[in-house]
Amino acid sequence: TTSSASRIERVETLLLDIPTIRPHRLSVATMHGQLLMLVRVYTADGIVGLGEGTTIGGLAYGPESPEGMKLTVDRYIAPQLVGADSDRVQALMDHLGKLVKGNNFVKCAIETALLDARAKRIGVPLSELLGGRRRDTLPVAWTLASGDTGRDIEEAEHMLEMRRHNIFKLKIGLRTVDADVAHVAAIKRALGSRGSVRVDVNMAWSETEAIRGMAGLVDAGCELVEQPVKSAFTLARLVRRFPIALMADESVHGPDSAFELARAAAADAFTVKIEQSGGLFAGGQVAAIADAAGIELYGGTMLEGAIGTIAAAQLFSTFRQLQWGTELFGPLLLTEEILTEPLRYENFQLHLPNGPGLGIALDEERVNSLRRDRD
Ligand code: MUC
Ligand code: MG
Repeated sequence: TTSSASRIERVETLLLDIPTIRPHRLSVATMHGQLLMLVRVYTADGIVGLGEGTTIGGLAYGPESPEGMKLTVDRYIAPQLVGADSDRVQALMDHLGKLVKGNNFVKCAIETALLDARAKRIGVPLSELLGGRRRDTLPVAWTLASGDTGRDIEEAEHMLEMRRHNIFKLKIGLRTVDADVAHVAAIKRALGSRGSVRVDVNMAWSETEAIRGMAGLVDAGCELVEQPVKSAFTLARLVRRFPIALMADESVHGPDSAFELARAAAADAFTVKIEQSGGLFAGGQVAAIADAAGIELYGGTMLEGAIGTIAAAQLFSTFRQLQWGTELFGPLLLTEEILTEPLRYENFQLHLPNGPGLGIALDEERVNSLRRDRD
């Protein structure tokens, strides 16, 4: 233990329930709301580090749920952190790694909170602890997933009009391949050159469906297909078979898997997700492997709220290349604002804050009113 200013005094977790602005339909789940697990790390000198653990559709997308993450922090992680030196982020994360296997989403939430505290203490934006910022704004795709083609087109038109998004990701894989391809073609036809269209199948297709689907998507004017199938072997057989970029998402869960995918030349692009990677440093390592292998990058999301979203933005701002932009629109899918000053989305870009750490402040009253676990 340490008696210094950076000593961790307390770790707090809370669950926030926030409705979505409309149902969000993916092949794995239909979301009506989002459940955010917030972590706060309090240090002796009064600095509070923020982190977030969030996923999609409970346990439908991945192996960790926000409720489970809260339990893991409260029961297994917080007791290890109290009394420790919050400035030794990497050493602390190594220590936790020995006690907690897997649990990438939890580790990301904790590492984010520690890095936020560390950067606040030094007085620099978090990006400066991650290698240094290369850009102050990030392109942000919007996901059209209302489940209705006409409504999706209206939504895209609205986003173009507001100059908020001109890259559109369509969630497919629930209907037949032919119906999905027709849906994509109708949206691309309506948008023309004003908006680009890509799809995410979230592993719903078999290999034969993917072959038929990817051929159809090429003709529909779709530029990229994300994780059409589950298996990395199948991805490797599909890659470069059609003139459409193939991106791995669910198959990328940290540096080890990124290395295996790169070795097998199984994708043209990686989605980097900070939670799926196991934290910000691990996400940076995924990006470094992609760079070395000539694999393109996309800044992904687990539809996190403002904390996870800006943490990811701080990392993506440091990437050498970010060919496919980002999809850091999570907070815009939620009905409630939890920051004193909302994130700035303007001119098709997310503008990064310049303050120390994550560069955001929570609206405490609003946060309190959304707590699932309040007494
Ligand atoms: C995913 O699989 O990429 C990202 C955008 C969205 O709507 O859902 C996600 C998850
Ligand atoms: Mg995806």
